Amino acid sequence: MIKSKICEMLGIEYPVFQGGMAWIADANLAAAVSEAGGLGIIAAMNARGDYLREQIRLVREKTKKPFGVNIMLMSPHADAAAAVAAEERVPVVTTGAGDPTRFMKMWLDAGIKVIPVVASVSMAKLAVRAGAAAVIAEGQESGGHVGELTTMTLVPQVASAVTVPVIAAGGIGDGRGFAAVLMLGACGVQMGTRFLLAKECGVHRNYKDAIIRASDISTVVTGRRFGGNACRCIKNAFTRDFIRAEYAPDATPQSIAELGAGSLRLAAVEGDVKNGSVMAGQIAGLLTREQSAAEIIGEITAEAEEILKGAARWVE
Ligand code: TUI
Repeated sequence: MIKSKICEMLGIEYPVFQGGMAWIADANLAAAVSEAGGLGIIAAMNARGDYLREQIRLVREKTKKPFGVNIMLMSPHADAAAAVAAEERVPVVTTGAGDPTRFMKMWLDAGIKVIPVVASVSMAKLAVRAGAAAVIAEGQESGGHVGELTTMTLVPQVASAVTVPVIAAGGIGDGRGFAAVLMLGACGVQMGTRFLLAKECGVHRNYKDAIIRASDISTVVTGRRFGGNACRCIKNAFTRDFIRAEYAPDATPQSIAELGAGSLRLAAVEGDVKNGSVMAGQIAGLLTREQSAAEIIGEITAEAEEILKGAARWVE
């Protein structure tokens, strides 16, 4: 049984978080992951506050176990979503794609455990100074919005820089990745791509099939040229056209800013995996089948445990 201090802190059975994927991580998926003993997370994404309130109420109807809400800080509705999370006194808030410090006091006053996603040591330190209970160190192997560092390099540097628990994310898809990041100083994992293939995940069938078809080299990062909006997706017509437009001689940050609008919804909800953005991590090539959330958590923790129990064979 893999237990760590994050289990005790949050009242969960396994140190496994489900990523707060926009248009995908709803109350149904979050409840299934939390019921299975992990931490299910609802994505507030770009939606209005009332969507989030409804999802929080739904998850509470489905499970009595702890869950989280992810506030995507680039959202035009981030302020409203942040306020809803505080009013509803959700157990955990995770944040992504920015600096969460402007909301920290409100969440801490509401008794919420705040766990920001960070892509650098400086952001990890800033978050901890502002009262973060833990941090999620996410490497650029992950799907969606990415920073510069890899999980391999980010996790140990963050773990050395802060005293709070560190959760690793980005490129983790099985028990080997789970065991590896424990060796890097993490005490838990967050996975997005693997939970796309959870039976309880309602993402479009075509999106799941694109993950199952993916190989190790199927993803690409768009939006690197002008910085700040780098995004990892499965290569398709959308990423090809985006990169072509981005590197056109007359391209400007303004001219490409709107290119991605609506593209994730197109893939995740409408199932257009050619013209939409199929955000996925680099571990997609390892994933071959759908399983329930409980099977995913059970399998990855059992694999990690077996590896860790045998790890002494490397030492004389
Ligand atoms: O946020 C993510 N992943 C995301 S956000 C996103 S955007 C979106 N797209 C379409 C529809 C709806 C939403 C897609 N995927 N992961 C967490 C994450 N945060 N990764 C990296 C960071 C990060 C980067 C810089 C966190 C903090 C940071 O700080 C920079 C600064 O100084 O503000």
